[in-house]
Amino acid sequence: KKTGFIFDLDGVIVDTAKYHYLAWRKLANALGFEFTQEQNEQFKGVSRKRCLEILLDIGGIHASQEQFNNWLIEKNEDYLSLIEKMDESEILPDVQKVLTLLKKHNMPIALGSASKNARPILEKVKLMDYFDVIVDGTHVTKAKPDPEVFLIAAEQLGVRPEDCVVFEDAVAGIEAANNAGMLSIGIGEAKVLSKAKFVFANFTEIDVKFINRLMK
Ligand code: G16
Ligand code: MG
Repeated sequence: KKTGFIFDLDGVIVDTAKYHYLAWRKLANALGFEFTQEQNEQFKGVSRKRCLEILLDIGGIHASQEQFNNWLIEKNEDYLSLIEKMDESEILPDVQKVLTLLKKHNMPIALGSASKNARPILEKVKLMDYFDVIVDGTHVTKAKPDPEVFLIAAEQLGVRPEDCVVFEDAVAGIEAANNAGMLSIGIGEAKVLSKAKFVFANFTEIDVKFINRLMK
């Protein structure tokens, strides 16, 4: 019986959160209102559709279904052009060190992301080979904090949820991990991720001893 290691993508493996923010801000500005980095916090880990609903709420804008869908497409096209040139240099510090250590010990590794762009991003930064299982926004129907994405990942890894560890940067993601009965590890600010079992600013703060203790 092994520990399953599940990684969120945006904000944990790569800092695409900044690109999502830029694309949403561009749309907000085009619609005539501001969108701050602070407001962007609630977009982390949340589906594209839900993000737009929140954005339009902030701007006090009502949209027809057709307009809504057009804005979704517009935002994603802007996001895609921002991530087009991404490469290995955008992998967050020490992520590869941890992945390599887990691989060396034959630990099952999964990606659990809300993003529909997860696969192309992993390909761009050349991390595909580390993951035994990829569960992303194209597979899930219920967004974080619903545990669905992580439960599917555990099932595909063949590991029981209670034997899984989740690395997450979003409040909704930590809640999803907790709701799945998994050990939640926050990557970011302890103040923001107060519901996580452990919190580290980034992977450079996690030592080999800590990872070793998680491995079964
Ligand atoms: C990510 C981001 C969210 C984004 C969502 C959907 O989730 O954190 O901000 O809205 O994916 O992304 P896309 O528009 O690419 O489908 P995660 O779970 O990887 O942090
Ligand atoms: Mg995230």
